[in-house]
Amino acid sequence: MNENLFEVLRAFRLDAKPVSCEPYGCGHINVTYLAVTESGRRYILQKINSNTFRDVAGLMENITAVTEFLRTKTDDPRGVLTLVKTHDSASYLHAQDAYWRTYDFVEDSICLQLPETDEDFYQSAVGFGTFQQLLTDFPAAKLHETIPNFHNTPDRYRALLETLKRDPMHRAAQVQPEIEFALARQAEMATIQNALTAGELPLRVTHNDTKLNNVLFDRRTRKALCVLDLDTVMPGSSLYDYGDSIRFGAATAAEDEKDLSKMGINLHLFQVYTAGYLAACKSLTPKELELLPLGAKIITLELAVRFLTDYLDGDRYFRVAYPEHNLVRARAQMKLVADMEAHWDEMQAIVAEEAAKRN
Ligand code: ADP
Ligand code: GN1
Ligand code: MG
Repeated sequence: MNENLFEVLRAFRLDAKPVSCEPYGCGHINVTYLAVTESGRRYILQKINSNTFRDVAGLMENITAVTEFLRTKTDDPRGVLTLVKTHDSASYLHAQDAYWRTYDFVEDSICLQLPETDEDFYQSAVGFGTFQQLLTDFPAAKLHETIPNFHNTPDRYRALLETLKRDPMHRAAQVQPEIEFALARQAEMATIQNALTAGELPLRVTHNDTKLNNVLFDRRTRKALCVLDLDTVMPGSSLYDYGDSIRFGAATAAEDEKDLSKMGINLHLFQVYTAGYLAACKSLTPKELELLPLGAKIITLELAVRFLTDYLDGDRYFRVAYPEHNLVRARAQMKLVADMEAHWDEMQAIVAEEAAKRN
């Protein structure tokens, strides 16, 4: 095992001496390792991306507060992430010019990159919907904003235009169709942000990164077990949480599919997720229900804009596996938006039908 990682692990209150520590999972932001100790007990060690998260102390205060709050609402110890403290009783460690944290490994769980069955996707909706519902009365004032303007779509457009102007990698000429696609939708993309500002939509405590691989399933029952990746829990809109799950899980192809003909919205999965989310999150207002399809569309285009901006900027934010990766991702997201537009009436009808079942 890498001696530096061993050194880091020794600072945490593990049950025994660590014997291995290997890269783990498929996240784009933090660096995640699976550590095992002499007793066979497993932990997740993460190097926190402090370039993305500037206020690590604030972020860790958020995670501590949210996990403690959720722990009072569930009986299953595996139902909430458990931070392992350092020997100094801190929730994270600053060492080797980096920030580190450790969680208990959630045992007997599975993490999916794509749903294998409808029921998997339904369960992820129940997981994230329950998370939203349980946080309805969380004291939002306690939370730090870990990434300011994270889902402020107009601000993401501003960043795109600013990067386009600088064009540091001389890539702008290559992406004109994508720029046009984004700009043609700029006004509509501000709808949710404007409604939040006007008070027409409630500002809630939300997860803000509700990809399928941020929820764990119980290996035995295959039911939603534990919501992960709490770095972006902060005030936001439920529409983005719902929408991001649709973007990722109700798409017919992976987020970085190169063959655009494969990318589209799977309306059946859209209906499945909607049913699960509405069943678990009873506190949604009529306005939130009305705008759910728009949540899916806006978050998808917002991410396309972020991928495109990062491509223009030289891939400084999202980890890439090859040079054009962010452009491929942006194109795939735009194709998904186009397909949602082609099926807009059906998406609205599905949401209306599921919402009506609640009455
Ligand atoms: P990132 O922000 O980089 O996406 P995550 O916190 O989502 O990092 O972790 C990456 C992956 O590691 C998850 O998708 C999951 O597979 C796995 N993982 C993270 N925490 C745990 C845990 N406590 N128990 C089991 N698996 C975990
Ligand atoms: C990042 O951390 P991860 O891989 O779960 C990103 C999300 C994007 C997602 C796209 C903090 O999520 O906003 O939707 O990639 N997280 C952050 O895959 O920027
Ligand atoms: Mg993640």
